[in-house]
Amino acid sequence: MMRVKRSRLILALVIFGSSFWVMLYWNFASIYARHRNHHLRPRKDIIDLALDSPLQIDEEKDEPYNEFFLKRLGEIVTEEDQRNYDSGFHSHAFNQMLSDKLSLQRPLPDVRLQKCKDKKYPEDLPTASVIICFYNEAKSTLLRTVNTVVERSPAYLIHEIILVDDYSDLDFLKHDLQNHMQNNFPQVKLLRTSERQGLIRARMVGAREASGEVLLFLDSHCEVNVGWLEPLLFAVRNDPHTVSVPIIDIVNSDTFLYEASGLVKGGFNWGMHYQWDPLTEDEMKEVLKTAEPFKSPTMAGGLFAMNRLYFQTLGEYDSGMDVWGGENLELSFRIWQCGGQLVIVPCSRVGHIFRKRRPYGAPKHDTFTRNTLRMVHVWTDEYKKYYFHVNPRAETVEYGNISERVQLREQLKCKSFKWYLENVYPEQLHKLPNLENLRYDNQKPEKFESQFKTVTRAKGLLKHAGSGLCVQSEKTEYDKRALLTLAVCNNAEHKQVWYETEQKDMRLANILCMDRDPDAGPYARLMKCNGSKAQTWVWIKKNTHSQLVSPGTSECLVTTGVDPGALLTTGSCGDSLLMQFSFTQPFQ
Ligand code: LR7
Ligand code: MN
Repeated sequence: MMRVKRSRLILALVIFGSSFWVMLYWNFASIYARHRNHHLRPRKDIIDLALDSPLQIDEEKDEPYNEFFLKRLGEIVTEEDQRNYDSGFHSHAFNQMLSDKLSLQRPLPDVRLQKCKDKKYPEDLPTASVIICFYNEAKSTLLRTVNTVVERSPAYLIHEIILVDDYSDLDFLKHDLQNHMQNNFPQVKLLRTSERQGLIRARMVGAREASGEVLLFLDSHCEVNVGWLEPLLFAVRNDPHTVSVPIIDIVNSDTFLYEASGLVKGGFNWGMHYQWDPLTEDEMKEVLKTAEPFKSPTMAGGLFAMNRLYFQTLGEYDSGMDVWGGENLELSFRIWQCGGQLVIVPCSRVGHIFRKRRPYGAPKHDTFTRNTLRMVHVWTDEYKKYYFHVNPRAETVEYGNISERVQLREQLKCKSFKWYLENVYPEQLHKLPNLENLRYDNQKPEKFESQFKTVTRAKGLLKHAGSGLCVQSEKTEYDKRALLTLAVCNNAEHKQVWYETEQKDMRLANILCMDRDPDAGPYARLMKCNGSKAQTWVWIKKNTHSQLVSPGTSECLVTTGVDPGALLTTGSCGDSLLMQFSFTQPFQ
């Protein structure tokens, strides 16, 4: 009896159990299938190569692009996909293959603060000339920039859209763009420079052609988001000396996901690189409460609105600057020092494709340093010594004639850089690099005859204080494994003789350079000399010895041990004897 009952119970459990699993499976499978189908369904609005037919999407009905969907769309299935993907990255440093599949006006998540959605702006805002310069931009990203501007702005506020083709050589841009624009975007004026000018002079070309009240600059791979325009124009209308910048959201260069950026402001470090800085607690509270524009010491450079006449009277840009870099800090300092102000407008959101490298070259070498030097010499007064402290190599780089810009500063009666730091960017004033004990401070190196001629400043053994051993490399020919190690000091060893040059690199046997690129691996090594930050070394005196500092990262050369064979690397500077050296000169 008991037995029968128990077996029935088991049977019932088995039946119930298995049907439970079957149902569960069935349920999940159908949910998954629905999900899958939904996202795989060829959707005309998105899959269409939107390039030939600017698409209208009903943003209300269309669900925003999510990660899953973009992943599917960007999937690499065939070898041809792979080739497409690679060549897109090669030419543009972003996923062009995926970009080409996205519509020109895909729905974007509305990432504004809630407060922004309730704000109302007056109707009599100034009109904008939107200026977009490009050099070999991908067709889909360029057209998406234009299309989002057209679709997400009240038409009466767009006086015109000026595209400046900076002498691109891609076929579509050279031959078909004009027609395409005439047929699809009648409000677009297309200009072309007669030779490659670089983005700074190309912007000046666009600005001189413009006739709207406000200039609104954008990069050529942006997607403006809902409600982006009005708050930018409103900030400028209230005060023509205010320059307004949107929050720059991130369009991921690989996945094309749209990611909201945080509430941050623009700053710079003493290498004169732009950086994002956090808001102070009070500033943050205020922004969250009001969603009003907040002051920013600098701007990233690509996206901003500025009264056109003010742009002119403030001196446009420095036309001596080439291709890329430096103009953003130059304009930021100029605005603040000459009586204007720069604000970030939290209710205006524009997506920008952030890339890991610039896919185009420059006719001239390192335009960033040259442009920055022009800016530093015109605007930063005695504070330029901090720039040279961090970037000693720049002292010998040629930067052309700046007299017109110096004159402009006088004409406009601009304030000092000290005033700027004290009043606009006090945070940075508290973070001045320590120049004390710097071996090269105030000591101008003799001029180089050419960039490639190297002048030796000192020659000798690099003796490690922690061990009494010397720094050497097993190999003095170029080799990826030419790591640096400690060894018993030996005057006669070719591979221990370092040459310190005027260019502030350390060469072994006068051929290869000490290199420390943290991205390339954990240890210091020898590399072909290339003038990069990773190969710049500055001595800083420490007690009886000295530290060898890499100004690019502010880290010190350090050993991983005290025995022969111990490897060298870099780390945060401190008091340890492991990071102290002397440069002995046995050959004198
Ligand atoms: O020779 C050129 N001619 C051009 O017309 C080289 C470039 N360009 C165009 C180019 O097609 C693009 O539309 O100029 C625009 C900017 O070039 P990018 O996109 O290669 O520059 P970026 O986004 O890496 O760099 C930022 O810093 C630059 C410094 O010179 C400019 O100010 C860019 O406009 C600026 N971009 C932004 O501010 C967007 C946010 C990025 C950040 C931080
Ligand atoms: Mn850009």
